Amino acid sequence: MGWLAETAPRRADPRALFADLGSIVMLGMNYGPDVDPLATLAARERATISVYARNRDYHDLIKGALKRIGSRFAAEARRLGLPDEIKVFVDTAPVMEKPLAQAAGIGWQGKHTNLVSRELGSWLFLGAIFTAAELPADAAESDHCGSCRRCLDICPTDAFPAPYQLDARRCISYLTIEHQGLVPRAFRPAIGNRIYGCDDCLAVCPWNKFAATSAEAKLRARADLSAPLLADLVRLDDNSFRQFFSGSPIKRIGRAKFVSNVLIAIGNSGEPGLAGEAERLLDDESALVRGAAIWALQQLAADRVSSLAEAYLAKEKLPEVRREWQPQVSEVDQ
Ligand code: B12
Ligand code: SF4
Ligand code: SF4
Repeated sequence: MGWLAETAPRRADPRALFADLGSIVMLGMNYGPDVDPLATLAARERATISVYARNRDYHDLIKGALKRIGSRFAAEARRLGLPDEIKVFVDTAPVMEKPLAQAAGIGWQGKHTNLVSRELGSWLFLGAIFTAAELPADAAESDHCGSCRRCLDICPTDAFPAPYQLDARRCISYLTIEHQGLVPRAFRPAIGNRIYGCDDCLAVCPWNKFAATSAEAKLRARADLSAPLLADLVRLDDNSFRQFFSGSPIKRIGRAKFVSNVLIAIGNSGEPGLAGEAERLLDDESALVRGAAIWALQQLAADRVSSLAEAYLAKEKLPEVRREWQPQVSEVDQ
């Protein structure tokens, strides 16, 4: 995520993205789940996918909604003789969406660093409409975290060095989505069965008691992504991965990273019956997958790993062992 540092100057001043900026209209979209998002964490043969990724990609949905709202807004601005130029942003642009949303009164940046709303709890996406029109500003929201520290205490990887500060390098959301290689060894056990993102700090927020289930059907969990079996997910090849995750944000990370995440969950499952799934992928074409497969097999059947190595040696296949396994073994040993 080097781009965060690279785009810092542009993030500091929204006028870098829109020279004639008059106002920013911030919007929040409710994606409240209809089930306890942490319920699947205990089902070790199944996967937990973060709430935001259980159906359609929110970027597409919100961008469409922002464009529709934006064009009505521009028409109204024209009618009132105001400048009608607009630009819409969601997530990917160097826009400080959370501080801006707090300034616009939508909520406050909680100790987990995300925006919390008194109406929607922690389950809201943010989007922005930049306009040349100068509008009266809403009052900013103030902090309502008080002495609570539930989100800080539940984090499985201890990613909060202090309240309101996140060390993204330790966050499971970063490790399973943004981090390109194999998740560093130190974090693998704590990841449990979280194969894409994490919701623990969001889900424990007491303000969620005011949250409602999202009205957007495309954000409600797909049945096959609510608690999928690890054994089914780990068998996806490139084609079936792309088909299964068509329209989903998960597609972006690609099959190799996804299957490596699933293999980490398999390694954490404590289910020896899943060892065969890992063994089958020891020869996968992706080094990332092979490395994760070795680690998973080591967790579930360490003796099997040694006997496989011995079998290779017995067949005098030592060069292959070195070529195929050594790089991954050193990678998983990081
Ligand atoms: C990079 C990023 C990540 C990174 C880093 C997260 C982070 N907390 O920064 C990773 C990959 C870890 C991540 C994870 C998640 N993310 Co994210 N992520 C972003 C992204 C693209 C940029 C955030 C950013 O700028 N971070 C940099 C840090 C330094 O800024 P900060 O967190 O805002 O906090 C500091 C500043 O606000 C500063 N500050 C305060 N006032 C001002 C004013 C100025 C001028 C400046 C310069 C600074 C400043 O003080 C704060 C403390 O240091 C935003 C989209 C966007 N464009 O904003 C989405 C976004 C924050 N993510 C989002 C979501 C949903 C998630 C996850 C819940 C996904 C998941 N389930 O796995 C997790 C939550 C993890 C967590 N506890 O934060 C939503 C959050 C919605 C909300 N209600 O707040 C956003 C807003 C996307 C969206 N459009 O909806 N994410
Ligand atoms: S999303 Fe998960 S790993 Fe990241 S800070 Fe929150 S609880 Fe910790
Ligand atoms: S869990 Fe508590 S400390 Fe964390 S954001 Fe919610 S209210 Fe604030």
